[in-house]
Amino acid sequence: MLFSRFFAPTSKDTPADAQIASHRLMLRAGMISQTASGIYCWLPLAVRVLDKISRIICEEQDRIGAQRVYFTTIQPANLWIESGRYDSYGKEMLRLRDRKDGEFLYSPTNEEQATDVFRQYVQSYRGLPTMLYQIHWKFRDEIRPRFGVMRGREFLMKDGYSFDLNFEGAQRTYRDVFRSYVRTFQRMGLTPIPVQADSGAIGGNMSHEFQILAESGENTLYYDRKLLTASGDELSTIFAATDEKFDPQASPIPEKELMVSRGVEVGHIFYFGAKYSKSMNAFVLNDKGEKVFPEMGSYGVGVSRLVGAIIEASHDERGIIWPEPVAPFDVTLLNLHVKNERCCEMARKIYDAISSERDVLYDDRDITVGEKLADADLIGIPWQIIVGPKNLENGMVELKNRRTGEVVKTSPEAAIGRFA
Ligand code: 5CA
Repeated sequence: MLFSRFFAPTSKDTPADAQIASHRLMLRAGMISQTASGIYCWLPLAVRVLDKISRIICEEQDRIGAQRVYFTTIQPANLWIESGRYDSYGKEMLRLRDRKDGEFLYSPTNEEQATDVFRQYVQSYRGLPTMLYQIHWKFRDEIRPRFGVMRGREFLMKDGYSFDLNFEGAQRTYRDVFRSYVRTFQRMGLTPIPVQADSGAIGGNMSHEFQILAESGENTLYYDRKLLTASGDELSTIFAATDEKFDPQASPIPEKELMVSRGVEVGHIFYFGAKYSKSMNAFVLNDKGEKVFPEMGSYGVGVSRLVGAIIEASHDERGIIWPEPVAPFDVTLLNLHVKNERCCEMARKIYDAISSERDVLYDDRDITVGEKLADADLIGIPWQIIVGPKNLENGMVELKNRRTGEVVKTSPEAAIGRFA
């Protein structure tokens, strides 16, 4: 991708109303454009990150046998009247009418619809267990949208819904998703902290939030230091709580090991038994021909929130530092002097050699060296290959690691070999 053709309107100005780093940096890097309170357009750089995050999520869902679908963003109110949530969901629900005056809503979540699809097609225990998920836009008319994409009104969520024949099956599925979420977040370069949670409006009797550490987080976390180094399965056995739930008197954490930090909730999983299958009369017949209401769970990841949360966890005063697995590009190639023929030739040669195998953003814009270096640090692509006239005289280019700041001079061939 040539930066001169790329729609990434970067800016030096610090946006006045952006209170946290990720919001400021996403605006300055030209990733998002606000269109109304809590509603953002996602520009090409940000879409690339959403796609990388979604890809990791899909791979990990696939591993536990979940299948991807698209439910709809517009749902008929009937489904929610059936489950009993149409009134109780309150003002966060955006309610709509079609031309025939039919009542609809913009999905804030899809438990009812998943249950409805299930009951239309599955009538026998042989169709269980099953788990469907989607990555789709949601709307919640949050009373206080804030912090950019962290608490938006329109946001992208991965939401999954599982159906099991009995409690044991549902517990197994819940544990599978739990482990899968740990892997999912770890693959994005994050350290997830699972905490037992209230299940709130989703309703039910078991629930975990997945938090990641960030100073700007809306939650206060109390957790055992061991969590920071625990492996997947251990994580579910080590104590962590948010402030509403933490009782210092009853805490099982030895005082020396107690950590207190701010956190952002990037995922939330729920087991709620037969709440929806019963209220919506979604039953199957078991092997004895008896009516059984499947045990359900729902499992959410804040996909668009993750973009902000990853930036909160990984940035410095100059800009974003993308973890490699979710970076919008693998490498950015900086041609410091686009009017210098040798620089252009060399940059072109490097670009052609690596762009077929890696995502490369080639900064071919005619701007100052200072602006170019500043934009590269702002956008935060993990590696920079810097082609400048002085180093070229000695047959060298520079390779910079955005995270460590380390710069090494190397031959162009070695730089190419590093990525191709
Ligand atoms: N149906 C369930 C799970 S599928 C559900 O809706 N869970 S949730 O309400 O906890 O949302 C799932 C995830 O979406 C949250 O963990 C959070 O990361 C993200 N999320 C929730 N509200 C917002 C919001 N207003 N802006 C951005 N992300 C949000």
